[in-house]
Amino acid sequence: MEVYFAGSIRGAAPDDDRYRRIVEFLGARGTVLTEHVAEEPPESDLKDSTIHDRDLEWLTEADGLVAEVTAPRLGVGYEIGRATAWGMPIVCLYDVTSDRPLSAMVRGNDAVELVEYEAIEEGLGALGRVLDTVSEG
Ligand code: 6K6
Repeated sequence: MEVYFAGSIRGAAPDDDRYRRIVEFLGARGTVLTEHVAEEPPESDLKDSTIHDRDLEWLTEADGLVAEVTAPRLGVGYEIGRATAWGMPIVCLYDVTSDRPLSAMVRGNDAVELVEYEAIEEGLGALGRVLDTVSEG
């Protein structure tokens, strides 16, 4: 299983290690094409057009998209939109203790399997159950 992990890079990212924990969790089940999203700081010497083209190519190769959407970001929303149009399995993780309400374009998207969590351990448990269901189907 190849998974594309999406999370905020240029905007507000969580001040804890939840992206790294999600990437480690996914990495135990398959290949994460975008481990760099959880790196601190992420690589940044590439041209934006190179990043865009490379990331979209990885997205087309992936078996599914897992996005952490608590920190709302244009890049992540764009990736969810493209994955939706391509009919890919999409799981979004959202921290309900956040004071930022989740976009209707995610919550209202039937193509998105939404995992709402209060603690990341709980979110990872729910993510695992969703991935089991997706891989069985
Ligand atoms: C690092 C610091 C500043 O710029 C960088 C390098 N930029 C990126 N590198 C890799 N992937 C990126 C980069 N910028 C956006 N992305 C993709 O968009 C990732 O796959 C993330 O899921 C998403 C983040 O979107 P924004 O809106 O936070 O940029």
